[in-house]
Amino acid sequence: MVSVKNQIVLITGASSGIGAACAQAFAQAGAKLILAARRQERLQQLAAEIDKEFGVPIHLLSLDVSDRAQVETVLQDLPPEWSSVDILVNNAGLSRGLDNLQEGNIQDWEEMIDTNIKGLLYMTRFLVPGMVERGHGHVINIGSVAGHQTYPKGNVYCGTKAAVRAISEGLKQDLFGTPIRVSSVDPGMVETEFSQVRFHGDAERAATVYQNTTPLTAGDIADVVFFCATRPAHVNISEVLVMPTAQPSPTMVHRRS
Ligand code: NDP
Ligand code: 8X3
Repeated sequence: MVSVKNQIVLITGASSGIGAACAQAFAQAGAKLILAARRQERLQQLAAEIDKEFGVPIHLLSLDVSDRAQVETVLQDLPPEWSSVDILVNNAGLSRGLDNLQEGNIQDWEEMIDTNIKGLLYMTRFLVPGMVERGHGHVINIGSVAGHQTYPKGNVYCGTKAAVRAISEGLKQDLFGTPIRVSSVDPGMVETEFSQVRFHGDAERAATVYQNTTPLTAGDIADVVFFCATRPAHVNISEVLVMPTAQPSPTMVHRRS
């Protein structure tokens, strides 16, 4: 295992779920954290917890990854001691709605495309050149099983995650000859705020997604992200599909009766 101590790890969508769990995992190993999201109070709360437990340096960014101008400005304005990002975890993302495509909400589609695809691209475009210049870096994208298999009514969300998968593959090819690594960590069902966001705040409907089954936890995915980041420099974990034991495919979830 290679140490990430004192490496600068930028995590998007760190205010909740998988992103917050990744922050905890890297902090435990002594990394310096740049935590980005729109909800600053949530980031401040997480930073206070991490500071108390691990005492690592943390820099918070108020950032909407879907806003290209904002991404550019915020990243350009990083203080010099934070600007050499070693590991970028492109985690910010969401699903909105679960509808037949022909009845879909176009605003939902745009939010998913702008966040899951364009946001990930903006972050990558602005940070990877520095990695190449320094000859050191790792991009870890959070994809999904939805990028491997489309499920009914998943249409646009699945499309965005299929795009993440293709972009991860393409980025690795375009970085040919450089030591920069690219990984895609692709989970099945993880219990986070994901379903509440998908169902526009309908907590009752969101809860049914995880009812009487054992989904993955955000910590399970952070373990895998951390594993990818701590392999020796010559090892690139390209893609990891991580499913709950109770979910052999997106449409099959075993529920206890
Ligand atoms: P959560 O809803 O718990 O967390 C999503 C995070 O993304 C939040 O921190 C949110 O922060 C951030 N985010 C959303 N939109 C933006 C934006 N425009 N700019 C910046 N940050 C944004 O869900 P998860 O932790 O489950 O999701 C994390 C990733 O994992 C997503 O890419 C998701 O698609 C993927 N995934 C999730 C699975 C699951 O079953 N939960 C399975 C497979 C993949 P804020 O609102 O504060 O900006
Ligand atoms: C999240 C997993 O199956 O809800 O990407 O699309 S799923």
